[in-house]
This record gives sequence, structure tokens and C-alpha cells, in this order.
Amino acid sequence: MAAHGPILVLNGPNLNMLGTRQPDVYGRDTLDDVLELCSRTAARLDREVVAFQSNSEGELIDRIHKVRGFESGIVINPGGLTHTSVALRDALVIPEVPIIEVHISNVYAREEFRHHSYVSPIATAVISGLGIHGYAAAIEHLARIT
Ligand code: DHK
Repeated sequence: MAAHGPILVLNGPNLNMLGTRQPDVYGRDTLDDVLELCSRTAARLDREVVAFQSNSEGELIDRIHKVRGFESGIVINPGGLTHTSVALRDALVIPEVPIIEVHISNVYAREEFRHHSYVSPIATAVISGLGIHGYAAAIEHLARIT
């Protein structure tokens, strides 16, 4: 693992639509606002973030394959893939870096199909329901442990 390497912030399907997508559930902040919050939080802790969003499972997996030996940890909001993707979970194990799973909404207060996550059992921590501040909390934690 790269000591003090950048923190990778990954966002999955539909998170590019933040700001206009179901604002009552996900708020009015855009993905750019999220990334700006991540950069500001990291900078305050003398760290850097790199970010990637895709609506494609394969592209997310390809990006995770590039982590090895570079980024020190991953903050991931897998979107709907949280609840469906064994392949994404398998990819996240490969780099052997801490993973923080973030959900903007409280998934446990929503439909039952959102209560199961393929990622949570291999994650260092799970944050759900803090709004976009969950990303900042995840970065703060990764900065402490990596
Ligand atoms: C985002 C999504 O796109 C949903 O599919 C998840 C998550 C919840 C969120 O709260 O950020 O179920």
C-alpha cells in the first residue's frame, strides 16, 4: 500500500445526476459540490483526492484495478451496484487498501432491497444517511488510518 498516497473517491451509477435527482432523498448538492468538499477536506489534512464516476460497472472495476500500490484508500458510493454487484465487491478486495462505503441517504430507512450491501462485509466502515458530509467523514477517517 502506498503510504500517504491519494485517496480515491469513486461514485457509481446515477451519482452524476446529484443535484437534480430526487432532491428530497439526495439533496441539492451536485457531484461537483461533493468533489469540492472531498478536495477541501483532504487538503485540510494534507492529503489529496482523485475522483472517478461512472455509470458502468465495468469502468468502475477497471479503475479499481489501477489502484494497486498507488492510492492509499478508497471512498466509494457504489449507487445501485451496492445491492447487486458481486463483481464490484470482488474488485474492491484486490488492491488491499481500506474501503469506506458511503451512502448519502439512510439506506436502512428506505426500501428493503437497499438494506443488503455486497460491499459492506469487505468495507472498513459504512456511512449512511449523513448526506454529502458522509464523504468528508470517510476522508477524515482514511487520513487517520493511512
Ligand atoms: C445511492 C444510490 O444511487 C442508491 O442506489 C443507493 C445511494 C443509495 C445513496 O444514498 O447515496 O441505494
